[in-house]
Amino acid sequence: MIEEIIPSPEVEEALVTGRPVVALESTIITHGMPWPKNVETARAVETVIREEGAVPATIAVIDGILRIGLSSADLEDLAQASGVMKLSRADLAFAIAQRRTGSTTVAATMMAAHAAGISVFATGGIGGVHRGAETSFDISADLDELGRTPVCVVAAGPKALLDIPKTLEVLETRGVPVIAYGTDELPAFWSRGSGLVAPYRLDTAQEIARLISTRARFAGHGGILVANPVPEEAEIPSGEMNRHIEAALTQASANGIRGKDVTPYVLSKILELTDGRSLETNIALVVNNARLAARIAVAAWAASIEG
Ligand code: PSU
Ligand code: MN
Repeated sequence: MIEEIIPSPEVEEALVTGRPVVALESTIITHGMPWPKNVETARAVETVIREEGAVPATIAVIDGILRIGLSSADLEDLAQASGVMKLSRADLAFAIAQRRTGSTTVAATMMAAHAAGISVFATGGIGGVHRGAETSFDISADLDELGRTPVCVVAAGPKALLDIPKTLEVLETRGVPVIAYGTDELPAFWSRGSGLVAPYRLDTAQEIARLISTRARFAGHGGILVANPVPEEAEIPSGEMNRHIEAALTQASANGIRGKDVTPYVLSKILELTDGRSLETNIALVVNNARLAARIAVAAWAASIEG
C-alpha cells in the first residue's frame, strides 16, 4: 500500500482479520445532499452496516491522505466543509499529490476500495451516460471504472436524470454484469421501475456473493453492478419524477452547467422541485443499499471461511 492510503484502526483490523467490510463513497455527502441531512445519512448508513455485522469504510481524501474509514469528527467536518473537490478517476492522484481535500465519486471510491482490499461498496446511484451525450460526450467515469476494477457496487440503479438505455448499453460493452435484486425490472434510483428489463435478476445476497467469487477467477475482470430498488414506501413513481427531471435538466442547460457540476446541480434542483421529497427518497435508498451491501459482504465472508 502506498503511504498516502491510511485505513482507520477499525477498518485495518477488519481487513487484517478478514472480516466483512463495506466501502462507502463521500461525494454523496459533499455534493449530493445538503447539511445536516448529509451527515445524518452518512451516520445512518454506517449504523446499518454495523447492525448487519460488517464494518463501514467511508472513503475520502483529507489533506492529501486517502482515508479508508473516517472518524465521526472527520465525517462531520467533511459534511460541513466548503470547497471540497469532487474526485473521480482523473482527480484522485492530483488531490493526493497536492495535499488537497476531496470527496470520492463511485469511480474513485472503487479505485480506493480495491487498493485497500475491499470488494463490496454501497452508494445511492451510479453515474452514467447523460441525456444528450451524443453531442456533449458526457459519460461518467463510473462506467469505465466498473469495467475495469473488481468491486461489487450496490446502487439503486443509474440516476434517472441519465439516459438509462444508453447507460445499460455502455455497461454491456464494458463487460459489467448488471443484476437487479429481487426484481426483473431495472430500478431507476428514485423510482422502482425504469420500464427496462434488467439483464439479470438475483434474489439473495448469497447468490451475489457467489457471482463475485466466480467472476474473480477470470483475470482482468471488472466490477459488478447490483441494482437494488428503493423501498416501495419511499419511491417517487417515474411518471411524476420525469417531469421534475426534465425541468431540472432544462434549467441546467439554460444556466450553462457542464462537466462534473451537472449531477450535483440537477440533484439540488430536483430537491427544490419536489419540496425535499427527493432527498427523503435518496436517504431511504442509500440506507437500503448499505444493508444489502453488508449482507453481501457477510455472505462472501461466510463462504470464504467455509472454504
Ligand atoms: N449517489 C447519490 N448521490 C450522488 C452520487 C451517487 O445518491 O451524488 C454521486 C456519486 O459519487 C457518483 C456521482 O459517482 O454522483 C456521479 O457524478 P458524475 O455524473 O459527474 O460522474
Ligand atoms: Mn460527467
